[in-house]
Amino acid sequence: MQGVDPAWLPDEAFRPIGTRRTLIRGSGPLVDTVHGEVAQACARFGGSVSRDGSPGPYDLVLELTGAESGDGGEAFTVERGDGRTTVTASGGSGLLYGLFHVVRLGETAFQDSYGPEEHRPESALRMLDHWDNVAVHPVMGQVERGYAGGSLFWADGRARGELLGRVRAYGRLLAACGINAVAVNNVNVHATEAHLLTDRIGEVAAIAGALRPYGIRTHLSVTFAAPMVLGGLPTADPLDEAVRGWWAEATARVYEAIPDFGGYVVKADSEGRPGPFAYGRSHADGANMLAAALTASDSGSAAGYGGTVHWRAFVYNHRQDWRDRTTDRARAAYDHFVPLDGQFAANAVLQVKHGPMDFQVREPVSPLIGAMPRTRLAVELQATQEYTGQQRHVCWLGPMWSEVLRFRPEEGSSVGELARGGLVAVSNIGDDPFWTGHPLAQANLYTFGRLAWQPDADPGGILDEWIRLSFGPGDTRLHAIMDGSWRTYEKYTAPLGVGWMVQPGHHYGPSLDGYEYSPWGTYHFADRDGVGVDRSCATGTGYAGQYPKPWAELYESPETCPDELLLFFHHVSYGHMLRSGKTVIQHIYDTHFEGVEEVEEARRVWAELEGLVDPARHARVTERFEEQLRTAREWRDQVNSYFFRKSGVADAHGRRIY
Ligand code: GCV
Repeated sequence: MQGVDPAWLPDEAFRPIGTRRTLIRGSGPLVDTVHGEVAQACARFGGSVSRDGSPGPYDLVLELTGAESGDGGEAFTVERGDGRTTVTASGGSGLLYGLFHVVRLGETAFQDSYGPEEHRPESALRMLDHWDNVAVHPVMGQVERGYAGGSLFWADGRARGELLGRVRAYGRLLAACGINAVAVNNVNVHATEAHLLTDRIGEVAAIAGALRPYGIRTHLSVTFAAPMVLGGLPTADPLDEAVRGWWAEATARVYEAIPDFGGYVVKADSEGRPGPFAYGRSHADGANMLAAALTASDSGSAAGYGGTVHWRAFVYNHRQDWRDRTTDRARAAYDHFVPLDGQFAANAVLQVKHGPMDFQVREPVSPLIGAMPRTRLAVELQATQEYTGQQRHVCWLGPMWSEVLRFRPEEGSSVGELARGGLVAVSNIGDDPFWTGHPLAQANLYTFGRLAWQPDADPGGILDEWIRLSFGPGDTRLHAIMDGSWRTYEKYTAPLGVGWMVQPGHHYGPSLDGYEYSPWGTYHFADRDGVGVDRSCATGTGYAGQYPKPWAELYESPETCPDELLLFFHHVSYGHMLRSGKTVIQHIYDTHFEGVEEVEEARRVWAELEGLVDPARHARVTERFEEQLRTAREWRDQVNSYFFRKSGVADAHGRRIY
């Protein structure tokens, strides 16, 4: 573990506990973890911990109230009276979360009297999907869209053996921000990784063993074609009895190896992956076959295995003809899945990306969320910064995710509440000593966990919490650098929700027409008169009509559409007046100049922090700021020049455009 950044769990964060006297009541594996944490803190700071119930006095009591070994319940209660802080929980996970809550509170956990306060997660599943390959992929590297080195789970073609300590440390960080599930391999399941399901399940079990002490269940991405590629069957038809039998047997062996296995993640009929369409079957047929295998009860338990299939809704035509203006990629998930509402099994969760396209810096919320009331949906966010600076740029995504989770598709429930199947993020972690490449990108992982626990939490408060834990109290400058960084990134990249304009393939840096004539369905349609995609019902693709009122009406007209999404929904002239009172073209120029100035300012403020933050972190972030500034200038100049050349309209302020 030497040389690995402590992230949000530095030793110092445990000082308030480690200097005090703690009593732990209850037994079970997670209670042992709690005990280990407190004992380690006491060994460092001179406090004491007892499990025998001997009479006090105690400053902190951590008590499991459930009858037995007590995993399960995740809620906990915390209160303070008579000079003692007490955390109670009916499950081991709850006690662990309660301990980390006390760590977050620091000294304030031991001041005054308060409570009882009950804390329970809004969402039962708070999951990270790792797009990690076992083998290094010739194009994508080991971690697809990974910007933090190699995989934390897989090295030299196998599950990390002696390095599983790092995986355990990862589980600890995840538990400390509330995450309780991890999928350990890429949704694009290649030939080597397909075998994790069968002959290599022992390696998955080893990883599960390292994560389990922190209450984290392990999930696996599987290929829909597994019965053919692993089982030698002639078909993967989900209604074929032999295929169903094969999945049932394979799943039984998975549960023999990993009794608390979480379930499968499946990317089917998506970007070339196999799926049920080949057999004329629906996605509900495909998902339900796996759901049945994951509930079979030959495990002896009355509840069955208790596994879930996460079936991804990222289904669209990636071989589109750019000349065809009738096909709109944004419509695809809704068009494919809404007719299937009510057909999915109870343990089949439809996993929907938060926007209709693909994790652009600005997208509307996917209209699929809210349109399938009889289906359990999980909402997928992307912590790995594929389109948001690839962990070379500071881009704290908390405000964007919070906007998404608070969005109410119609009067009633928010996205956070509609995500009954859980909240999922694509992981931004690798074997980098700072975990996330850019040390400040750790905040995205932390924020995801905390928002998944409480989707309506104030993201600014979460940011402060992360800063306090990771950097210590005191300085507001880091907050200033990070708080607006997503909007800064938006300013210097693709404008007003139009998205893309990135280098094809690797998606880093500007290429205004990079995807304009490609088969991926990602167009901006800029010409000499205007820019944007007409997705209205009156004259466009009709996508705006996939929303209920009031959103359908709001998005339908360029006059009422929010500025930041204008080019997502409408093709308008460069002289179109935004609600902000600026023309589209002047907005493009202004935001691109401002975005670069904001990066310059953030870099300057970061330089002031030298000597106040850990030198290794400081050096890494400094280096990344150089790259961010270089690319931000490149974005500014390419975007401004492109639109100046298309429109012929000069900048009102006469700034330099090429
Ligand atoms: C894992 C985008 C990314 C792919 C990713 C895919 C998905 O297309 O560029 O790398 O594949 O989304 O979410 O399945």
